[in-house]
Amino acid sequence: LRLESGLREAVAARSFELVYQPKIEAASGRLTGFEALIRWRHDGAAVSPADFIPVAEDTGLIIEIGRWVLEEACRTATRWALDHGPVPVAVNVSARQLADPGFARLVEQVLQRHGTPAHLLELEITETVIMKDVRHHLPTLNRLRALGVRIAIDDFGTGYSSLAYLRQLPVDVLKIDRSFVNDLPHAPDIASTVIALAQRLLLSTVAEGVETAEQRHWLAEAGCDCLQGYLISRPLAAEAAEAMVMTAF
Ligand code: G
Ligand code: G
Ligand code: MN
Ligand code: NA
Repeated sequence: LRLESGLREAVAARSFELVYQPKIEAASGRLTGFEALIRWRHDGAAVSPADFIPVAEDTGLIIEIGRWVLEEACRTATRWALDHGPVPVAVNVSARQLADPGFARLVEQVLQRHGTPAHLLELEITETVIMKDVRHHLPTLNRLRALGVRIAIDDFGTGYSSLAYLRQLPVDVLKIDRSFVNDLPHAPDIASTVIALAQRLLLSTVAEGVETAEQRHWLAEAGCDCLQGYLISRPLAAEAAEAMVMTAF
């Protein structure tokens, strides 16, 4: 309850921050984009989104928080594009946001308001959220895709994707869940299978949670497109991320 009232105040005061974790092309090491991750300092201490996002979901506060995250990510992507060059920014979308009937319209308005080219925004939606109600989400996903926004399935491999549905879904990217990356290089079966599936469906792959040089090497050899994780970089404050963007152009 204390978390909830703190969260309400934070929403009103906009006292959140985004950090940006780089993704690189596995083959070249070239910067390919960032994942924006929300941070909140409450009473002087950092509260993990793993703890407050579920509360925000239960209370409905996620709708306003999610809108702020979208605005901030788009504002940043536009500024970087103008000052340095185009770099895609990915944003996590929760179940309640995706289920909101106004979500696709909101995304369209935010892109317009900030003059953000749609292809610079990527939406990460977990496999569990998409698959729990594919039929219900399909029209929204199609509308988002028609805007030119890219869609990634987050934590891929942890849910139950119907392969028949996967083929019909308007998605661009599979993010290999970090539990499977963690198994590399000793137990590569799941990672191999996801990469093969993605290649078959013409989707690109991002490995999450890459922490060792052995994992990086295995993934590059296996044809995984992009890498993300502490080995490449921790999530960075906006200024540090911008410095990376500058050197990439
Ligand atoms: O950044 P960190 O690893 O602490 O994130 C923990 C969890 O919170 C992850 O599952 C991540 O996807 C989620 N998360 C981080 N930022 C956001 C956000 O802006 N919106 C939503 N819905 N989830 C987020
Ligand atoms: O659920 P999602 O994939 O959006 O979660 C992203 C979370 O993963 C972020 O909170 C981020 O801090 C965390 N993360 C990013 N890279 C690594 C990594 O290499 N190892 C671990 N353990 N966590 C990571
Ligand atoms: Mn994510
Ligand atoms: Na993930």
